[in-house]
Amino acid sequence: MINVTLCTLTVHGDAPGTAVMRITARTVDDDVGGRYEPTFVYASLTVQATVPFPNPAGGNFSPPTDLDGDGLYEDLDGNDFIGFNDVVIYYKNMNFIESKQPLAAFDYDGSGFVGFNDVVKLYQMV
Ligand SMILES: [Ca+2]
Ligand SMILES: [Ca+2]
Repeated sequence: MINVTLCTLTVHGDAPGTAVMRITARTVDDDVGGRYEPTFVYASLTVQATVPFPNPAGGNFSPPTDLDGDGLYEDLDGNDFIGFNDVVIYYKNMNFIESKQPLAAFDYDGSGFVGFNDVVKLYQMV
């Protein structure tokens, strides 16, 4: 058996939630009429929403952004770049991140929790 990627699918999440996706190939054949029966795998898709961080000057910053699309949100003040202010916001809002934000979006070191090492990781990205 040879594993061959038949397609790559990109999906966009419009609202928070979880869904299970299954893609079924109806007909797959080769140039000489040979038929194939591809296997499929289930994919679980989870869409999480981030919320804007509170601005000490009043109100909230713009929503945080994931500038490079890797699933980690490093631009906490939503100004479209990673700067020292993002590090300060992270440090001052660690409890806010734990209680209000999707952890995976702000767990830069992959430890499974919000910690000082995440602050250091973000600082190293500035
Ligand atoms: Ca990112
Ligand atoms: Ca920023």
